[in-house]
Amino acid sequence: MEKNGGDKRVQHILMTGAAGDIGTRLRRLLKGVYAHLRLSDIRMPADLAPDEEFAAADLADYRQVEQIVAGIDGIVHLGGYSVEGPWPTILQANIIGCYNLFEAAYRAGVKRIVFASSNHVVGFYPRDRIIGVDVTVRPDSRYGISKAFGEALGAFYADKHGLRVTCIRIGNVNDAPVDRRRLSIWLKPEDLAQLVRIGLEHADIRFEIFYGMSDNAAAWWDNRRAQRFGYRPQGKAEDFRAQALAAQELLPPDPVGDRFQGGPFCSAEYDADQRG
Ligand code: 15L
Repeated sequence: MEKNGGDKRVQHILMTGAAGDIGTRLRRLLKGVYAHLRLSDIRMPADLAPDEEFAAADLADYRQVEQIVAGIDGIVHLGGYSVEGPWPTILQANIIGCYNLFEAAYRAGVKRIVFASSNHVVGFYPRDRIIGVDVTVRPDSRYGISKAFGEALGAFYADKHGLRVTCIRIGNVNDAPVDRRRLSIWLKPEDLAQLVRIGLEHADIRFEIFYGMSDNAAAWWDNRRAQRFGYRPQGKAEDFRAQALAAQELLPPDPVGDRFQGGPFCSAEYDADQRG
């Protein structure tokens, strides 16, 4: 990828959650783009290269977060718990951890944050609805609630303190869409890298929410806001339709999940229909 051609003041980048699946893909795609990329996670990435810098941190510990944000211009915040979990886990990793990250970044003079939000912020919208980024949040899980909290933190630090914040409601990052639902929400890793770079570099970013999806014909989301900032996704989920539908055949039926955009995150623990 070519070097940062946008905001030249953003050269020292921190990536949290660097050992996770998305972090592992993204750090390869961003290699060489910025002068300095510091990787962080609670554990060291298994495949850390000798030329990569790593600093371990537990995001729930403010002092540790202060240390990893020192000297940084821009943050790609992927860290936290990335699926549904028990409340104490979500509270520590995604609520306290996310607050610590934004607060420490603000105090350290960080200019930009790209926050890995999730489609599960709006998971309870039905699949026959096309939604934009200005709809009321309808989280489908404690995890989705925590991502909505992260978006709210982003808006607050942008509006009150002038940080430039981009929240990406990530669909599903993978080499290809793996079932019917993912035909609508698939995000090619290179397209995610494009969105992250817009957040870190584009001169007009103040506070934005983008949908993290590729050029999917079956999309449920209106992503014109991202397009306005130059996003031109290359992935097309339809190229993989046959294999995604074949994989879907192997999955058990999910009558509740299949109604909603969030799929299994909606059907897990679901008992709304039993309450009348
Ligand atoms: C997410 O937010 C999760 O992090 C990921 O593991 C997938 O489950 C994805 O959503 C999805 O909705 O497919």
